[in-house]
Amino acid sequence: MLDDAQIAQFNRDGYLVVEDVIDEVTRKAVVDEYATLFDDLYDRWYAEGKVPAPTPAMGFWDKLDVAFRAGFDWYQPLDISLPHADITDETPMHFGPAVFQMATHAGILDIVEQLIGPEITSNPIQHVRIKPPERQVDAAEDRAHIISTDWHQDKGVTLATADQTDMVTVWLAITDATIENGCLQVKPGMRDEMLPHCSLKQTGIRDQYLPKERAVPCPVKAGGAVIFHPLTPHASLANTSDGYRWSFDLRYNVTGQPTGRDHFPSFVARSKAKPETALKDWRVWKGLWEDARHYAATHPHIPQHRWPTSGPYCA
Ligand SMILES: O=C(O)CCC(=O)C(=O)O
Ligand SMILES: [Fe+2]
Repeated sequence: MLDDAQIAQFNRDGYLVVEDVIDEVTRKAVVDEYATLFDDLYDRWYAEGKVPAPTPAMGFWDKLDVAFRAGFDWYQPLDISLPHADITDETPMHFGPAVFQMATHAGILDIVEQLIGPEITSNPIQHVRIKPPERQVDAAEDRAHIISTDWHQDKGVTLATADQTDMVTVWLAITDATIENGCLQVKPGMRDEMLPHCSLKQTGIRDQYLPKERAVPCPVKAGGAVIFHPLTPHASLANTSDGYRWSFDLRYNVTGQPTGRDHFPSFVARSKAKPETALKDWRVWKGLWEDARHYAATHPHIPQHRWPTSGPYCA
């Protein structure tokens, strides 16, 4: 729960850093779920003759390192979302009990409730970000889930249908996020207006449209979170460390309001008025995403952003 000073800080500065948002059991279950997931991926690559035999000493990070260095697409199978384009019925993604438990954790929902009220929908704009040391990443890689993220506002990555939606982002650290390994940074006190974005490579705000205010880095320990308003400009620092940095970004909006990505599934995470509508079964969540994947695979592409790919906002 937040105290009055924290709520006042959120209302003034547009962000908060909160330690110990989820408990260690929940965090560890996510780490274990991803280890099992990656064991399966690695075994498949091994069966295809693409990687050396796994050894008992190899853990999640070792296997990820092999896949990363070999240039495999290790990212999409770990994401809790679908990519922007080129979705097929085979596009991999991850929905399991531990990530569901995390996304519906009372520690998160209690904070969200204090900021947007007790009718809470889990917004489908959500990602895992597991970022390797940036100096080792291929120069052609531009995905903000893998390299540092350009300045943007989260309302800038929804469609305009969600412009009036009450929403909050919960950026949850699974490993310690530090200045060295690429924690989030924010521009405080800028939660009133949408800035122009450009959708080239990443969707971002060019320097001349950015407020001049000082950027504030937001290091936070594993299990803690950076909570921010959807108009707060934010970016991530580059991962200049030798290890990976792992976070999830989750968003919540007031139930009944547009999510800004309506072709992907949302669900009621908590409701005071109708408690029975809150989703409790991760399999249903998974099924909703499988349905969305099939829909996307069999229908014309739906754009996820409203911004131009060239022109003044890209200069
Ligand atoms: O973790 C990052 O690099 C950026 C995350 C982000 O933009 C968000 O959580 O909205
Ligand atoms: Fe963001």
